[in-house]
Amino acid sequence: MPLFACGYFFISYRLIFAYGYIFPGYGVIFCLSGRAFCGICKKLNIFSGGRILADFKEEIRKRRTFAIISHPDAGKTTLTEKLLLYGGAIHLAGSIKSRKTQHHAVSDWMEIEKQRGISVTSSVLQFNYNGYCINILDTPGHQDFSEDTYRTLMAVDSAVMIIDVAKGVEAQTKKLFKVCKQRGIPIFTFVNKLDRFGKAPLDLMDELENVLGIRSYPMNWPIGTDGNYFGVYDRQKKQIELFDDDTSHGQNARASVTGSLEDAEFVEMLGAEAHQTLVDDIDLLDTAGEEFDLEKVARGELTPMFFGSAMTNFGVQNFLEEYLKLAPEPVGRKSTEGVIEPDDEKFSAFVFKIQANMNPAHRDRLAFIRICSGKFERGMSVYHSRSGKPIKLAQPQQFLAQDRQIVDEAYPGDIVGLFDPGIFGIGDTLCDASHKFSYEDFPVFPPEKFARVQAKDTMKRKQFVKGVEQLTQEGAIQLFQQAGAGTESYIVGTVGTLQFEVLEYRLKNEYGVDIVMTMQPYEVARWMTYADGREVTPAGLRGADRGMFVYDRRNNPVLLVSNEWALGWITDNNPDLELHTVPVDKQEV
Ligand SMILES: Nc1nc2c(ncn2[C@@H]2O[C@H](COP(=O)(O)OP(=O)(O)OP(=O)(O)O)[C@@H](O)[C@H]2O)c(=O)[nH]1
Ligand SMILES: [Mg+2]
Repeated sequence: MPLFACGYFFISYRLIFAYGYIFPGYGVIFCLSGRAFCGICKKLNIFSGGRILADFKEEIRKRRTFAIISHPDAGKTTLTEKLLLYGGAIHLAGSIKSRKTQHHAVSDWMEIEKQRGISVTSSVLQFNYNGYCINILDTPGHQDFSEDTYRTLMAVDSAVMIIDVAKGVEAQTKKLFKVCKQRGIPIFTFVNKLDRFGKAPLDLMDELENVLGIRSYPMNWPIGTDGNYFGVYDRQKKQIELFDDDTSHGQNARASVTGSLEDAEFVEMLGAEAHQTLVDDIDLLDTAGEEFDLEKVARGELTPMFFGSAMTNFGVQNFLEEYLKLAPEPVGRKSTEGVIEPDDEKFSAFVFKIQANMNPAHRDRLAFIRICSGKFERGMSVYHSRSGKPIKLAQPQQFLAQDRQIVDEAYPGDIVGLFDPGIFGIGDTLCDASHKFSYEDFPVFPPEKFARVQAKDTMKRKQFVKGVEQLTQEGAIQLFQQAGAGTESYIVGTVGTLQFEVLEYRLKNEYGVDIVMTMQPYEVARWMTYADGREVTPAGLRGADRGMFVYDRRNNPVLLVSNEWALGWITDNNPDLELHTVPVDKQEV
């Protein structure tokens, strides 16, 4: 009986007050006990527990977290910009390299990106659309920045691969495709630049199969002739969409009309010949093409394929809507404790990116985390696995590239930026103190280019050291110190020369330091250990002077030499020396 009464009060406070009005004395007691009961229920999740769990799962179901990847210049940043435009996150799309209007694409926010019209770092963009919470990561295509792209791919559940209609599958796309395949990330294909002359859609389908070994399923099909496509046929909706002329240079969404394939009005608009070609193409795809199978997509055996032009806004909305329906929601991730599922109620996340000076007004440093399980709440305390210490997650933020806003809560799949006073490193795991584990560590790229770097003005040494260390922590460069040399210069290692240009530019732009950079004649780095664990020193290593003996930031000895062949002499003359392409506790990509 008392339980029944309490439950009754729990449902309606109004009744409690009415009861209190009629029986003043008892009413107050009931009222207070009703409140206490509600509080206990809430704490213990009785009555509301099921609903909270259902809401939590619903939030996960709404998340779509994906990266856009491709060879340089295929149009990743342009497509990202247009997804923001159609998603309502921006109202006017900027363009890459728009010196005239000074209106740039949102995701190329860094000064050097605006000036050169290329992406040099991945950018995080979040927005809501049609009931979905979308986290897009626009990645740089240039191979010199592929480590950044690689790290980004660790944080997503699917990838959109852009193919330039004229160029087909290019070298860097091939490499990134392989990474996605290895990691089991489903891939969606967007064939871009259909406003230009290019390869025939059927030939591109063949190319995907022959070069990448993946079958494709066209979700839409371009209408018109090569270089003059003016619409798409949506195979799901069985609907034609014809676009009006693009009058805003792609800044605004493009008007279109939709109708059915048989509609006489559309037959007339298309012209009998184009209509017949379309009917034949669709018939061919339906009868001879691959069947759509979402499980094959999930296994990376089939790629849904879309055609469009990011610049002139055609096929973009069609792509966005279909993609959101088909793309996977957040999936489980491997850890030292087995796979952690997103609906595990205990919070966990990992750091995949560190970026300083995103906002010149703040000059702060941010660590980007991908939430893997549990609900994130502002100010929550979590266990930081590398330091073994608890940390309070203050000032969490969500991003539209450079623009940010504080978030109170976030869910698995979300990317959140945390203010980083210098405690986070790439690959760090954050989890609940009652369930400690680590997510897989991030593999690293062996450096292949080396330069000696020092500040032009010795008075600026402090800023120089700060800047170089910061960019090292971001993973933008690898830092070494030559054995026996003073601290006024460093040896910087990179995967490609463009990274040196970014280093030079950012040190000047963000730290006010001009540098002198001297390229070194080495292309191979080897971390060294002895089988018996004794210390490797320049004096003890025979042939140390055939290369450069350096230490990495964690003081591990490394030898830089000009080529693999040069290593032969070192190996022959130091029989118990072990050589590693990356630090011993790391894995190579
Ligand atoms: N004609 C045409 N040009 C396009 C289209 N989409 C993008 N472009 C142009 O292609 C160039 C490269 O576009 P981006 O979006 O910067 O390419 P990206 O893949 O982000 O390049 P990186 O990030 O440097 O790898 C720019 O000049 C764009 O204006 C398109 O649909 N049609
Ligand atoms: Mg780009």
